[in-house]
Amino acid sequence: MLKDGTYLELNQKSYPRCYLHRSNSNDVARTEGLTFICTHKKEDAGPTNNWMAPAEAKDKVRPLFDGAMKGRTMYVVPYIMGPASSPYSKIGVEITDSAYVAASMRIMSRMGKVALDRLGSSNDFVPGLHSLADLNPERRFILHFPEEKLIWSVGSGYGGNALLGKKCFALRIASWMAREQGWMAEHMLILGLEDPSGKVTYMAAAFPSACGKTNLAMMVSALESQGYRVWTIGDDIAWMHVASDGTLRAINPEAGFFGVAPGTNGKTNPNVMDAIHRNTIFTNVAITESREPWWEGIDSAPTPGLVDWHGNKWAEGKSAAAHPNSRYTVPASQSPSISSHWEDPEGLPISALIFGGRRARLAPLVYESHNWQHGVFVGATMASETTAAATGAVGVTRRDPMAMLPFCGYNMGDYFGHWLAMGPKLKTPPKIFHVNWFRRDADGKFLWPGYGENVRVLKWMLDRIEGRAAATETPIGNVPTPSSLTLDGLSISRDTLNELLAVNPNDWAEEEKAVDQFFARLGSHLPAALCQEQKALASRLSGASVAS
Ligand code: TSX
Ligand code: MN
Repeated sequence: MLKDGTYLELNQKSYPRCYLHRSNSNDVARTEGLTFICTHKKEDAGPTNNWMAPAEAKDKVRPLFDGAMKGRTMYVVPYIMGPASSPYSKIGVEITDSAYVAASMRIMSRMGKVALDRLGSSNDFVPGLHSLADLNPERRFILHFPEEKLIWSVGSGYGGNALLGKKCFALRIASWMAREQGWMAEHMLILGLEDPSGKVTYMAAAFPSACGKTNLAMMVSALESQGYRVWTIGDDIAWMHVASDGTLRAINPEAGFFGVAPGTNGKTNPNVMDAIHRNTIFTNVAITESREPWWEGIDSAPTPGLVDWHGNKWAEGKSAAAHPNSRYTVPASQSPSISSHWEDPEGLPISALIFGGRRARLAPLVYESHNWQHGVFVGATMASETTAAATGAVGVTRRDPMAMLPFCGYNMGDYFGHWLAMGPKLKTPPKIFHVNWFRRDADGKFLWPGYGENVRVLKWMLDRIEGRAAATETPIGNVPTPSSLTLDGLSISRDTLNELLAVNPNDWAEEEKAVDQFFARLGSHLPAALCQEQKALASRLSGASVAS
């Protein structure tokens, strides 16, 4: 890769075994418009996925593979998603003509001999065929055949399109398998919250993009002096099953972090900043004159001689030096926050599920759902406001149920039904919470400091689980009483706190109109239980409006 320019060597003194890869400039992000779920019945893909019939998809895309690998090296990449010895792990084999993909798969999965040894003579694996072909977006397709557990990807070398173990297998194909087999494949980080006695409580959280999922998973606790610490198990995907003791247990199917670089620094994510100084592939970041990686929002100011992600000399005031979706690919084991249990084969018992979004006005800092069914409603009605990222307008509210809109491999209504069916299988289902780190005051200022201070919210959840913390009932769920949050050492006024925790019934009644529209798209696949939840909420809200 160094010889043919696929890799540029980074400073081997400060960044040993680290490399920079520059992708084709038309191939820098996932392409949802070119991503298809190919089922015999269109209805099985549902209204939120692009659909093609399997035979039609294969006839259309097979010619794009013809001769596509000519003159290139073909890599056969056997890999395990999940810890090597876990009964809940699954095997894939990716065929690819990209050395960058093969090298990335070695970081992101358990790859090579360990996978072949586990596979033995079994044919129980998910095949994935990948070629860069000519990288023309007109001839780019990411195809999933969940009925035969098969993936075809052509025309892109970008992570989410090309590292087939990740979004394609561990979310889209796995979500289908999970429904067939009675488990869950979710777009969730997994963390452990250690309390002063040393007990660790595990939580899984789903957030849409640009909400800081990786930062939360690797958070440095602001309450460390009081004995509260956060341990990382995963930052993107959770596979969860009902264990024989009736708990919901989660494994992280991945072995690495494929994280967004811009905005990452010693304050937003000190643990990952430490981790990425060795054995790391950087993609589409800028490079300094001393051959160190650089991006917007890193701790250091840009230095003379900076070269942007295209390979051109960068000048102040021009466009970004690093692509906004530039990435690091790093072994999870390198994070100082990695849990000593992160590869436990049985998985870790989940006590809380957390949904969240970026809502400038609507949602309080945190609320607790009433029960499993209401919690599923909270997840199903999640939404987030867009940021200044590469795509679309700023501040537009997008519905993203369970943060799975781009990743659910089947009909979203049926997916909600599967969630509802999982609750009753659990002895004590996890409590389901919703958080919003992004509420603003009338002047547009963030009300909550976020980052390491978020541990105070996790602690409140733990205290709720243990029956120690007080809450106020509201139409949307239970919010903390001001005194139930541990706020010592933080200067936050009583007014600000009240604003953070307020629930405005009129705003929520407005929100329900948007939820109505989204639910209507799901038609007859929308479970009746969610309509019930919607009606019950509407009635609680109208009661509250009359009262207020
Ligand atoms: O990741 C974030 N988290 C979770 C951290 C564990 N971000 C970054 C989001 C983009 C990926 C946040 N941004 C968080 C947050 O909790 N909160 C905010 C909003 C915010 C930004 C800057 C400040 C405060 C809040 N600055 C000061 O208060 C000085
Ligand atoms: Mn993700």
